[in-house]
Amino acid sequence: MSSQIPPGISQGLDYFASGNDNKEWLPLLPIKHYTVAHILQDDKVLLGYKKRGFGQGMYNGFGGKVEPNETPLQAAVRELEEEAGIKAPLRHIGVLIFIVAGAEKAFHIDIYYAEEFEGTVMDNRTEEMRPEWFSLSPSDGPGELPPIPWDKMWDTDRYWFPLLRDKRPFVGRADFDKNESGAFISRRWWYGTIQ
Ligand code: 8OG
Repeated sequence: MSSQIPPGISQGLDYFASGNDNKEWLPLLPIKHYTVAHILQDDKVLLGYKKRGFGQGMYNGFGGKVEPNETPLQAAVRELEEEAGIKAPLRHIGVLIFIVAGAEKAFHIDIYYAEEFEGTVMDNRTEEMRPEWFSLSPSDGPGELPPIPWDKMWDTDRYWFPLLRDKRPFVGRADFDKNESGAFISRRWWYGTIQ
């Protein structure tokens, strides 16, 4: 464990989790703004299976790039509507700085959640995402819902998901290397809660 807050994220955080503390952080890069939004309801979370593009074949919250004419919150609401077909009063819960070796930009990802939404979650209608509910409960969870598919998510999400589930505001950084076949390998990560 390293209580030392990494470069590139805000100070004044309480250590929560970290890994590969002996590796060097990647050099900082200019940032680009992204969003990820989750619906948390009755001990379950709504994620989307990414059918194309960056992160293809993985589950994530709903989100994408913040366009020049919008705030991160507006982008998060728009992306949730485009990818899941629902409107939700999103609340900000975290910031993740995500850096990939060799990339030109760092991702500054604002993370949101809502406990209610309007509309009906789309089934498999868009070419981008297929929404699916998962159990947040540590046991088998409510009903027949499957547990969160950690092996099909960004490797370091499992460390901050407990904070999202408990609605504890957090900030973190996750650096990734790319192997010969282009797969992302987690290099070093650090998450802290806001004091
Ligand atoms: O527009 P596009 O879907 O390509 O945007 C990429 C999305 O992936 C964007 O919402 C930000 C998100 N993302 C990363 N890295 C990570 C990560 O480590 N964890 C999670 N949950 N999301 C990530 O780029």
